[in-house]
Amino acid sequence: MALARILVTLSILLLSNLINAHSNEDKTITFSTPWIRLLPPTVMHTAAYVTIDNSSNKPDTLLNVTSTVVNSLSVHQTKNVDGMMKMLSADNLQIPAHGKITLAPGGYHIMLMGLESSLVENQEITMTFEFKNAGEIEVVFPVVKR
Ligand SMILES: [Cu+2]
Repeated sequence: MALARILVTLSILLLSNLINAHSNEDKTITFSTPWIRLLPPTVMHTAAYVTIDNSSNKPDTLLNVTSTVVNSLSVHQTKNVDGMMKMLSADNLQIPAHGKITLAPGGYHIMLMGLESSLVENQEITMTFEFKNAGEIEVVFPVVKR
C-alpha cells in the first residue's frame, strides 16, 4: 500500500512537470529529428522525415508544407498495394490529441520534387508547416547521407 502511494505521488509529480514544460512555451505541436535524405546529385527529388508531436487535447491537421527553396512539397505515404510499393498522397495528415505521427522511410514522408539545384550534405532547408489549430511553424531540416 505504502509503495503504491509513493508511486502515485511520483507519477503525479512527473505529470505536473510535463504539463509545466508545455505551458512554458504554449507550443502544442513540436518536431523531433528532422532530416532529408541526400541522394545522388542527378536525382532531382528526395524525401524528408520527422516526428510530429501534438501535446494538446485536440487532434490537429497538417494543411500544407512550403519552402522557398523547393518547388513542390507534398505529404506522401508509401504503401504496399498488392505486393507493389506505391506512393500515395496523404493530404490533411491528422496528428492525434496527445499523440504523434512519425514520418519515416517506408511510411509517411514529405516529398521534395523539382529541386532547383542538387542538395549537399549538411545543407539546411527550412520548411513551413501549416496546421489547422497550431498555425505556421518553421522547421529546419538538415540534409543527411543515410
Ligand atoms: Cu513520395
